[in-house]
Amino acid sequence: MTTAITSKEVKQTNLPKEKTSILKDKFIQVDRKDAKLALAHMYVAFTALLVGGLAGLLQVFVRSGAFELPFGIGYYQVLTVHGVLLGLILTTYFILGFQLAAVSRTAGPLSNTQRKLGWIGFWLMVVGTIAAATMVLLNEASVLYTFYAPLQAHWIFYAGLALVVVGSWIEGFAQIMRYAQWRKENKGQTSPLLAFMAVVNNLMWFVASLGVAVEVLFQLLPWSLGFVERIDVLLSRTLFWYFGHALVYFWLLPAYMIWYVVIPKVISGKLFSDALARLSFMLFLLFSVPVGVHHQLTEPGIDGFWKFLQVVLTFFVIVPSLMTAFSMFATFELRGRELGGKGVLGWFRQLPWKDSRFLVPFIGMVAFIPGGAGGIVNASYQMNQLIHNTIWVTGHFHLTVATAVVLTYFGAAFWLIPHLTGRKLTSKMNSLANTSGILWAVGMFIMSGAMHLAGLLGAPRRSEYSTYGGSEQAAEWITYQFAQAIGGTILFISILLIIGVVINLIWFAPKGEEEFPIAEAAAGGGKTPAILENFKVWGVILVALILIAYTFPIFDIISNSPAGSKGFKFW
Ligand code: HAS
Repeated sequence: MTTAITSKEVKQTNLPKEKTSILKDKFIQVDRKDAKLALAHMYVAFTALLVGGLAGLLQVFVRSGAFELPFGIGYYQVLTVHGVLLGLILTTYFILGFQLAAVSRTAGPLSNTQRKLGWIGFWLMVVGTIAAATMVLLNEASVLYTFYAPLQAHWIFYAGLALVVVGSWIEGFAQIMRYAQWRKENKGQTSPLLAFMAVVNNLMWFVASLGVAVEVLFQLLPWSLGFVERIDVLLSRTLFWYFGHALVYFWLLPAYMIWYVVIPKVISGKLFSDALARLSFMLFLLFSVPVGVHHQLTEPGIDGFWKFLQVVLTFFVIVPSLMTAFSMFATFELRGRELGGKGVLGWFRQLPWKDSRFLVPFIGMVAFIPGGAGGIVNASYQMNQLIHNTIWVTGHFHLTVATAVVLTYFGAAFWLIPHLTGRKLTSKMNSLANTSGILWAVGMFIMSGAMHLAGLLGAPRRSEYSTYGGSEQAAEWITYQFAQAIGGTILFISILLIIGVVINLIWFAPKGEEEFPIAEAAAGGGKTPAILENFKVWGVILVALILIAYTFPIFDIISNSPAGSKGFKFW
């Protein structure tokens, strides 16, 4: 591995500006010690992918009605393993590892204290993950990834998840410290875009996870320890969804970091506009949290007005995604035309279709078009009545998180892991990676398509076949459930290929240099307004929006609950 060249060292070369940027692009690597920490996250993330993917395969087989789980393993147990490992563990570890590498690459290596905090956070998360996983495997916590009351888990499961959250806060804090240090050392300058984006995502995570922290500490833990007999289920679900919808953007924003900053470089183009990218991230910070009630539109106990308000805010959170779509189309078209693409769509053919660093995330982007449209259907108050609690919703999140987001992560892992290990993505591995992306697209098209269709026919989500098998309606759904099993099998084959590529990149690929691609902004994009980095201003708006959207509903819930009428209580 070549020695990392810091920005200071690059400056000391006294080269003309154009040459300096070439030097930076080619040789700047994530600091070796930071690389080790980032890589540790990748080990956990891809182990979670393998085990969680296997649980997913069992899942679709069971739902087809043609397969029974052996050794007394329960349906909800497997569903919990699948959801927790893929929805919570794969994502959180990949995100924190990727963001750490991104901050180190763009703002400079972490100080010893910052790195130490990173390791402390990482190990806390590992201890928490092992504790929670043990309880799920012992069938003491078959409560799904949303761990809603009145399903109850062993207290060790909740404590384990709490450790994962606390660990992630410490890691996020270390990243923010590095960014703050950069700003102190470079007063008045616009910060590196990728580091800024990582900070926004961490801030959103802190604010959102307060909801789930309150739910776990004040409701679920005392209840599972037997200190209280009952808890207010509506309050617990409201606190969960205050966190839960921002959680989906915590997954999405790292994918957007890759779309905005990495993909333009991979196609040798430019970022369309630095200011637009920052504005879209700030809008996510504002609108990701005060929208959780759109998951509770069918629940009694929350007044219609507050549901309506949060539906309106949900439509605001669609805007930064539309801005992202616009920016990506512009980047692709500008680059395609630069390469000689003519006519309305001629630019499309010029894109580097054989490069897995581009193709795999691109498949994710395409999936996000129907995935996002499905989200708009979900958020539309009346249409939500039709699809809520049906397997349509499962189809929606397999297009969004399980395709758009994770395919982007995998596409990034194909250059990030060799960058961190000092190896090269060979053309053979590149082809395997492309094959895995195409298989994923085919498998997901079949599985998620069948889920959407069955959902429209009323097939429930989160239900064991034995509870409805044999009914008249089940006969209508069964073809779609078989289709899900076929799609799921193809997806599992794709997972095996991805794991094969990742193992190669960690231990067996030839030694060499793999670039961490960072795009420059296009020349016509203009200067980025300083207000976009003024966290105080955006913070005040964020707090105001949360107070407006949540104070009354929570006050209502507490004061109308039997216990609440006797005073402020969580149970
Ligand atoms: Fe969602 C339920 C509404 C986005 C995940 N969602 C879920 C659940 C999950 C989830 C996990 O309002 C289930 C939770 C549970 O277990 O109960 N969702 C939305 C809306 C959006 C949205 C309005 N969801 C996501 C994302 C997720 C995710 C992102 C994960 C990462 N969702 C809902 C609602 C529910 C819900 C309700 C509750 C349903 C119920 O009743 O239970 C929006 O953010 C979507 C905006 C997105 C777009 C798409 C923009 C497109 C882009 C791609 C451009 C492509 C390019 C490629 C450039 C408007 C950016 C070029 C292509 C060429 C062809 C050239």
